[in-house]
Amino acid sequence: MDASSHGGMKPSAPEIFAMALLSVLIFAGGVLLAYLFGTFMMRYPDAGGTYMPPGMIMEHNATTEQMTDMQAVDDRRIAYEAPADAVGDQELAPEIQAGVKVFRLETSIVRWHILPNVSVLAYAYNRQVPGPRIHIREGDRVRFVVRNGLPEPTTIHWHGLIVPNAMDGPADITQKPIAPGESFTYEFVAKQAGTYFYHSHDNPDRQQDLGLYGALIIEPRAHGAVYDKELDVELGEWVQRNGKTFPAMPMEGAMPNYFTINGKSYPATPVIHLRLGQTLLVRFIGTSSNFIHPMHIHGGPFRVVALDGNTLAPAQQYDKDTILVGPGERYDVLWRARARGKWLLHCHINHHTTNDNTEQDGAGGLTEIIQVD
Ligand SMILES: [Cu+2]
Repeated sequence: MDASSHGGMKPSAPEIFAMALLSVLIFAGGVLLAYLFGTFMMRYPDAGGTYMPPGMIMEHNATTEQMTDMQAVDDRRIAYEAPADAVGDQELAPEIQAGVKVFRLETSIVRWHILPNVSVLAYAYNRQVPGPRIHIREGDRVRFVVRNGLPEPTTIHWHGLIVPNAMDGPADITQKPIAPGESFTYEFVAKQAGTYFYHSHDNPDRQQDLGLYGALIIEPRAHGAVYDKELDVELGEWVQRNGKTFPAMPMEGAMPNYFTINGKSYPATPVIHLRLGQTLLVRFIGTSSNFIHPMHIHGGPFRVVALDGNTLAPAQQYDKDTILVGPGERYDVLWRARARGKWLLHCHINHHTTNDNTEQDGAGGLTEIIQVD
């Protein structure tokens, strides 16, 4: 091979530059395409290619069941797009059938706005988060006809209530879970009074997290307390990332980035209006299934008058300004409007008063304003 032909193969400087430029452009184009159309979230092919929480630690030998509980809510199965101003905890009127109060509950997947510009995909009772407020009287015979519109089985547990075992709700323990599209009827007599709640007891680590809970208030008022207004405070957490909703869990990748009172994050939580000297009954309900919240009210101490629906005699009542509301717990407290102004009710884990790590209008998440005029 002679020197001249070999020399003819040698690229010139402009040729090297052109090739380098072309390589850079192709590489940049690939990155751009991946950025625009690709997904960097983990997917789990055996569970229908559903999305797993980003940052979750996935072991090579994880089972399908471990995966399915944590997967994103299936956005192909939305039954209802709730308007941004829809509110949960709406009192549900019963039908009366031969002296029995009959309530109809239906589970389904809904798009739910926790803030005007932030929505989650929730598991909802009667298309609201929290589910409807059931308000009955001690001694009532009640019947709950539950239809399951979810893509997975479900059940309901009546938290804290004395009920026949077959009506208690734990899936695969006291009953066959209610299959998608099927119904089940619960019936019992409300023997107690006070603040209770109901929630899913089939994979509650997933289903309760995603919104399947609601207040169950039984008159007569547990403590005979005198008050002017009452407020349910049902606590919840959400993982909302990249447009997907995952159940919040105390583990890597599943830690919540949004927090809600009655299905709304501050500043979308409603302002509670009181007049000077009036008393507010706050029913703190530990509807969250994985997190404890030290709930605090500004403006001086409140009086704890009932624990888990059980009335405290006057001598047992006590004053606090912060109370740890753990999963399943209820605290009925009386707060008196001692002075005019805006008084905060909020969680004292300060990260729980942010929305996706940011404050908005001075707070976020588990915050509600009590306005005293
Ligand atoms: Cu908290």
